[in-house]
Amino acid sequence: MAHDDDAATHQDEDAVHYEGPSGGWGSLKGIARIFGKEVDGPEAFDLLRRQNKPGGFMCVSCAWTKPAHPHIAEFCENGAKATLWEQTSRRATPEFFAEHTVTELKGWSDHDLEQTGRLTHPMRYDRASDTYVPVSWGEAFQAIGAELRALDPESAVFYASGRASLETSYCYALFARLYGHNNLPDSSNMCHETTSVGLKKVTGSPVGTCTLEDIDKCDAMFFFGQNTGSNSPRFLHPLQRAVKRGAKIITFNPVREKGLIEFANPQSPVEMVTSKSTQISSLYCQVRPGGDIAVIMGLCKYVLEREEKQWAETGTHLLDVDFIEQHTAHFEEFKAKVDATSWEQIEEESGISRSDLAVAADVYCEADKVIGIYGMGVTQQVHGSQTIGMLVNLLLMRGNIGREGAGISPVRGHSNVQGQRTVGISEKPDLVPYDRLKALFDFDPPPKQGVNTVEACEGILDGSIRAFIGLGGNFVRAIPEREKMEAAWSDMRLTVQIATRLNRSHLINGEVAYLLPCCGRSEEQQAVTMEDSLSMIHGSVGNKEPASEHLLPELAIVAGIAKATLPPNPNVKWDEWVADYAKVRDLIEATYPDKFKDFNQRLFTPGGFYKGNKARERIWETESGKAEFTAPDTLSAMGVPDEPGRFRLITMRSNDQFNTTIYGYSDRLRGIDGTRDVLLMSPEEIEAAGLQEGQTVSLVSDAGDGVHRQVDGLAVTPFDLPRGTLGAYYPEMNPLIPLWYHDKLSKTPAAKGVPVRIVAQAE
Ligand SMILES: Nc1nc2c(c(=O)[nH]1)N[C@H]1C(S)=C(S)[C@@H](COP(=O)(O)OP(=O)(O)OC[C@H]3O[C@@H](n4cnc5c(=O)[nH]c(N)nc54)[C@H](O)[C@@H]3O)O[C@H]1N2
Ligand SMILES: Nc1nc2c(c(=O)[nH]1)N[C@H]1C(S)=C(S)[C@@H](COP(=O)(O)OP(=O)(O)OC[C@H]3O[C@@H](n4cnc5c(=O)[nH]c(N)nc54)[C@H](O)[C@@H]3O)O[C@H]1N2
Ligand SMILES: [Mo]
Repeated sequence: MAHDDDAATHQDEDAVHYEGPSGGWGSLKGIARIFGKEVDGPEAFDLLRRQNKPGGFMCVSCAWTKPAHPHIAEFCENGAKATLWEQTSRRATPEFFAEHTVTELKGWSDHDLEQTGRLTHPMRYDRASDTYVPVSWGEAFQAIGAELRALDPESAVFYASGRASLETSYCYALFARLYGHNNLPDSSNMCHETTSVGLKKVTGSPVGTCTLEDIDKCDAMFFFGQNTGSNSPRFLHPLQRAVKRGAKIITFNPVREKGLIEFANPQSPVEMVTSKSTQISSLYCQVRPGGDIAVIMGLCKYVLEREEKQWAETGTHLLDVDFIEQHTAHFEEFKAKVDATSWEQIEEESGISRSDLAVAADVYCEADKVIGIYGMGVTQQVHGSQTIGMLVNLLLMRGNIGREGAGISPVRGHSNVQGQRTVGISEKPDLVPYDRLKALFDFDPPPKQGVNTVEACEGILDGSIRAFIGLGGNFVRAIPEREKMEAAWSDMRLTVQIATRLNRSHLINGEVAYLLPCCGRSEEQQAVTMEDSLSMIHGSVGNKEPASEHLLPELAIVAGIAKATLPPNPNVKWDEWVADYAKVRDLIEATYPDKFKDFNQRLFTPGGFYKGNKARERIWETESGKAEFTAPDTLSAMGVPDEPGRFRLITMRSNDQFNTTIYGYSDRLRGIDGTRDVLLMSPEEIEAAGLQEGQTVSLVSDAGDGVHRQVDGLAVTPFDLPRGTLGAYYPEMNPLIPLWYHDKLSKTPAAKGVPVRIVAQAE
């Protein structure tokens, strides 16, 4: 049904079944495999040599920070894959498109679509022949401009995926506002929006408070739902350093993820040769999906019990009472909630025993400096914002925010996803300094709040959104409710995709549709900038020959469409900006003077320059003017209650993908090879459900809304998971997620606790 990837399995001759630690020889083999497949000559390795070094090229993969003193090769298996993926020698040319209709291409898998290589020419979708045909840039810009001029600006959406530079992102957001809307949803809306809203509510800061020095100085790190080994592997180096100097790492995750268990540093010849690896987590608890509120409730309960005992016995406090007094609000409500919650409820909801929680809480109490770290396991839950609130509660109890070696650190996804928000890609006008935009460009920015990702989808379904421009990404594949969304997509008047490689979103077209190929970051001929997960701003120099002479940089494409759409404005100098990105950086500095002071001079500061963070200085820009304790109104982050036969599905990323880009079929770190069409399930649960290993089953949505959603063709595969939990891959599972199933506060789709049932298929 909804499952359109080819059912065949994919065996790579040199793919390895992996039992070793993350990093190590396996990661080098992973790189070698991609290298063999994708690139003709060794020249691509020149880029890898310069990758993530001061003055070098900033990786297009994850947002993990780039240190001032990098390793000889400061890249990981996945960063190398992402760079080499951009360097492919394959090309999706006009001849290719002439040979394959769009309808035919819709039958291809995500992997096979991207395998066609780099897009080479601007293309227009020709409905009569059902193919993409080449057009000139001028023709494309004029046609898109004419369409946008004919539409109500509020019926258009400008999406951004999080790879484009700060310079392009700033211009893209400015274009939207000059045109007349704030409809700027971005990938962050599917990812860390729970942070942008939930963390901001309680600390005043929408981003993490830690720097790399904090991570190098902390005594303990508490990890919730972030898979470092696959998704931010360079973070394994500071983790390894921390463990070696005696810091404790406590992990809560339903899946026993290799990288958080052990790590062999592929950059250390000794570790490689002797196969020595470092034990990463000192305690690893397999929490039930959505069980983190209960886990942290348990930790807090234990800390409060110890405080009471210590006070009674010694007259001293375990809690940082001065900090709580001076810097926080609502402690009493929070404490009352903890007192009213029983250990039985906590154990039931979390799936973790009281004794394990006590071990973890003791680590918290005995550590002077604690950092809380989290990822999608927390943010992609219906009550994810409340989990973040709980994590902040835990940290605040001992003053662990706004001091050296302590803090909260959400690990961000795309390499510039945090930065694009910083420079104005936001649907929320109150986050943008309108007074400065007004003064700089002499116009009245639109006051109305724009749509986020879920609201954009709702608008596409109800017909109020008529045009979609995608600056990168694979929106149709990344969002929930796939079948309904794909069906409604073609009702739009205009769809424009700015991309490097072909994906599914390019095949679901509006009445008028353009596919515009851009240079990758490695092919930017001018320096560009981005912001990493720890709020450091870096310059990046690409300078590679573009994959085709017909490509344009992203900034030139945005400017081209903007010029063709907007009336002239003497303050808006698209051509000058395209010719010299330093001028755009001057505008960024003029718009955000605190964060970007002396931007052009500080571009290549080793390790980047710090954007600053008020919560880090204990200035709390919250409603109460203090850091806020919160009392959650639920112990489970799930959106629907348990029922017999209802499972909690985690949609997972493999080690061999970057979001919807599927590099291959080897999830090395989890020992799954050759296929993504699997349903992971504990052996006990397989037996209890009367299923057999290898049996093909379907999943159906069980969200209680009566809508039928189904994915077929999944092979039952035994895997170590907590009770009631299933695992299967993103994006294949997205047809199962209802559009309304999202974090309550931020509308981040809840892709980690999807309610489903298993349907066994007839043999
Ligand atoms: N190689 C690679 N790197 C990537 C990406 C990629 O696809 N591939 N994507 C990039 C992007 S955009 C992002 S946002 C990040 C994503 O990076 P992560 O935040 O690591 O995201 P996921 O791998 O989706 O999920 C994280 C972990 O949450 C766990 N989990 C699931 N449910 C729960 C729960 O209820 N509680 C807890 N505690 N844990 C849970 C899962 O088992 C998984 O280990 O990575 C970025 N880096
Ligand atoms: N079920 C489920 N759904 C999820 C998630 C999940 O964990 N589970 N995760 C969510 C998250 S965290 C995210 S961030 C979203 C990801 O959503 P997106 O960011 O929309 O998707 P990507 O797969 O990262 O986009 C890949 C495409 O980007 C294009 N591209 C690559 N490099 C460049 C470039 O330099 N410039 C331009 N213009 N284009 C480029 C290529 O054409 C490629 O096909 O998915 C979300 N959806
Ligand atoms: Mo993400």
